[in-house]
Amino acid sequence: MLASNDSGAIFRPGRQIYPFQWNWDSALIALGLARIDSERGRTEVRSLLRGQWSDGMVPHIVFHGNATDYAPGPEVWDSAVSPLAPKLPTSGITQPPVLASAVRALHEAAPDAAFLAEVVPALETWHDWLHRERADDSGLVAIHHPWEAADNSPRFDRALARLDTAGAPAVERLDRRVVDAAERPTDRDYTQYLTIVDRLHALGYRPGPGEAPFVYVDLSFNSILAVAEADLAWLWGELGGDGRRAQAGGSRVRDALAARWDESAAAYAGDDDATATVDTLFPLYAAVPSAAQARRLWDEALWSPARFGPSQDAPWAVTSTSKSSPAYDPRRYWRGPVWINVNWFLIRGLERVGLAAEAAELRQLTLDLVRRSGFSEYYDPHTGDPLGSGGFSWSAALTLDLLSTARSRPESSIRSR
Ligand code: 2M8
Repeated sequence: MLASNDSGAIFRPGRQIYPFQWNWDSALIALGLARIDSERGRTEVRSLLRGQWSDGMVPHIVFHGNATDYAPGPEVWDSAVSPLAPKLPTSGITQPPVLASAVRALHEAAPDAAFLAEVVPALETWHDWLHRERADDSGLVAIHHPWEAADNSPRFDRALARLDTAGAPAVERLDRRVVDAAERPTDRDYTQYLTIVDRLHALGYRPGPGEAPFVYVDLSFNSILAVAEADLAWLWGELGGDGRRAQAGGSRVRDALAARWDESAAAYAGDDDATATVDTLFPLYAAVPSAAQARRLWDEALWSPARFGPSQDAPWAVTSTSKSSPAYDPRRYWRGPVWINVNWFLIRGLERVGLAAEAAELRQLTLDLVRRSGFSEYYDPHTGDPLGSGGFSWSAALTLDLLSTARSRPESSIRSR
């Protein structure tokens, strides 16, 4: 399936809707390929970095070709408006920085010092850019568009509602030609997304202090950054270079995430605490919770039938929004469905905090879901139905990663099954 999405230089994220290279899709695909085809994984990383801006940002989409079946395309983004943009057209925003973790996975599977020397400095400038351009007072970094994290997640509703969308650009919805409208963001969502793009474009994609039309401190983005900084410091160690900035950056983010622990919710407080989304569990990925907090997070939130875990009427987990939230919408994109990448991040977090049996349970459920419904973009938690684009690359790549890491578990645990 992955081969059918492969142009040789980039993997498209899905058989439908997405014809270009997306940032965290490519990182997760490269990570999943680490033990299978590390050379192809390295090509994916190189292709993504061809889109890096001169100030360090690695953009969320790199438009390698001229596909016309995606909106908003390169002409809307018009990255040439900025002198910082590369020749290759790209979007003007970024995405969760998984890439350093992918490069570490590639290096652990098949060491290649020359490749590290080529890409590690680029990762350093991207992470440094995040702390510089997106700093928040608390030590975390902010996102400037919902497309930098989880599109129509209810956690962004309140911040988006504050936008003035008068004079918004016309919305073009090519996505709904191939996917049921009920599984995608609404036109109102798209009006807000394009309003932000329009404003950022007018500012050359580099808003000054107080100018960004949308600012949100996303826990998923920051948790991914915390892990990526630690991985980058490790990569510098392999290279014999100086990983101190990365090490300190990762620690600062982890400390600031730890301060968001909410004892009453057994989860972390997001920017909008009225909405309970899976974002509030994400610091688990960065092993932020203490042993006692991790136990509560699992029992009372992640695996709770009333919240994100499997229940009688919705046996597939983890839901992207809590089932007890009024915003829960089980088939609509990031507002309820199960995502393979979300499960993968949480499985890795459970392993990191020592909840091995719980990690194995979620891994098994995730593998059962793809066995039942194939490699889809997302899934209905009630029926397990595949939703969104079919033939979805990160769902396949992360399945490879889950399978290969299951095989490399200690012999004793394999024997006792
Ligand atoms: C989705 O986002 C794009 C916009 O960037 C879209 O809906 O058109 C998100 O799920 C995003 O996280 C993902 O990287 C992208 C490609 O899979 O699709």
